[in-house]
Amino acid sequence: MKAEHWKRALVYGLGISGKAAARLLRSRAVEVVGMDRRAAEDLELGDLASDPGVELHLGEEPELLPAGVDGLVISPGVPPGQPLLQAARQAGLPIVAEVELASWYLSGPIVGITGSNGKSTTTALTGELLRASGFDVEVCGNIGLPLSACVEGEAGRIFVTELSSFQLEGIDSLRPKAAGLLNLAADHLDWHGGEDAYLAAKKAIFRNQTADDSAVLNADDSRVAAIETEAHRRAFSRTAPVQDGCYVEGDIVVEVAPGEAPRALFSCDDLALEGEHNLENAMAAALLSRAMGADGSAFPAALALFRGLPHRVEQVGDRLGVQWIDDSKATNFAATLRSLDAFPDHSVHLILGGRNKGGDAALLAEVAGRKVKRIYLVGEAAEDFRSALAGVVPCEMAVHLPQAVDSAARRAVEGDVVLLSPACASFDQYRNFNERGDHFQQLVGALNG
Ligand code: UMA
Ligand code: ADP
Repeated sequence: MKAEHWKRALVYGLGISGKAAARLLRSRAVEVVGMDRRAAEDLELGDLASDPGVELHLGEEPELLPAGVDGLVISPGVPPGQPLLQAARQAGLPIVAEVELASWYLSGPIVGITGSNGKSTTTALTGELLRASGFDVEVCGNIGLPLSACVEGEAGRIFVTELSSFQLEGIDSLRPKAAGLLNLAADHLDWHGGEDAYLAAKKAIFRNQTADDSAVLNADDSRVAAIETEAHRRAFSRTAPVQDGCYVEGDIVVEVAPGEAPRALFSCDDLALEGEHNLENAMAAALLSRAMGADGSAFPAALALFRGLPHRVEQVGDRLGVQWIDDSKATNFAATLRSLDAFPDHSVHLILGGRNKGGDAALLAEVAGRKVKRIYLVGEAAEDFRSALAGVVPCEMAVHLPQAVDSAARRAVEGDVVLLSPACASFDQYRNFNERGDHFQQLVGALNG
């Protein structure tokens, strides 16, 4: 059953995706029951608050299923074990993710991008490559603009959509024309309840694809490379040739396909972004764009223009020879390890911590021992991380960002780097990683003043 047959839908969670889903349903004349544990004054509901077709239950975690609803639309942040969802399952009601709802109404194809790290960068890059190749695109999804908010508009746009594991867990018929899986590392294990469920959610991006669609896979990540799919499979590799896809030869990224002559797609030097991980992101973006019909001629110039997104290894200060770097978006250990790799040995003052998503801090020990001078621990995870890392690198319990910045500013000397790369979610102290990164940048700015 699709929402066009629904008369009344429950929207669980009224953050940015829930509100966009509610508005989409209302535009299709579906009545909405909106539920959220937060109170109205924290939700900025706007037009939804005065719409007679919207019934609101706010201020506490909803548990009871209201009568007469035909289906539920859930926000990505609502964990699958919530009592209300269990009640809905028992009642046999369909439960779908906000992105699934949106996909029912789209007038153009979806390019879906997932992975443990690099999703937002690859999503933005794919948008740039397609735009530079003459396509009309929306860049949306987990990157910060709900797919439901992009439904209205010109037909034929390409919806370049970042898909998180939370969103993929709730898809049913969503079918990307081209789908990319960048890598798999431990992340969100607390939310999914373990690695198997997390991997299953990530693989769901390929579930509805057919041989007419493309699947772009990282050949250098053994768990990604082992995935089976019905779709036309294209691989990218930094380290070895592939049969169908692209790989690096010298400084050139070469595209190959069975029965076709190899062709140069772009040079590694074209990329404005630093780091091997960003070369992987660029290769994935290039294959996804090729799958949508881009001829590739505009890629080198578009890659040279793309300077990256905020809060991803972003240089935010250079003071007395000390570089200050905001990598607030590094919310798991794999991302933090990649960032550390980019800096000289024994140069980094690392600000680490927040809400741990189930990762093991001991994973950092080897690289931290080589790269890091001192760790400043913040947030909920501080005590646990101290136990795991104290013998390896000097660790200081800073607890909050201002203390960490203040202490690092006093200790760092010329040639050092102060890196906020927390390996944790921000939700214990901030609304999201953007707010955490903005706060860091403000504190660094105040040092310069
Ligand atoms: N809520 C409840 N009960 C619950 C859980 C949440 O009532 O048990 C309510 C909250 O009070 C809140 C709403 O549900 O009002 C929260 O919704 P949400 O957390 O799903 O947040 P949105 O504002 O809708 O933002 C979501 C994504 N958030 C999450 O996945 C946690 C945003 O990704 C995304 O940009 C946005 O949709 C648009 O698609 C953020 C994120 O941290 C950036 N994503 C994770 C990541 O990248 O690692 C997956
Ligand atoms: P995501 O949206 O998956 O969180 P982002 O593109 O926002 O990914 O990047 C977040 C952080 O992850 C970056 O600052 C960087 O430290 C790391 N990162 C980016 N791309 C990759 C990649 N391909 N592999 C591993 N780590 C990466």
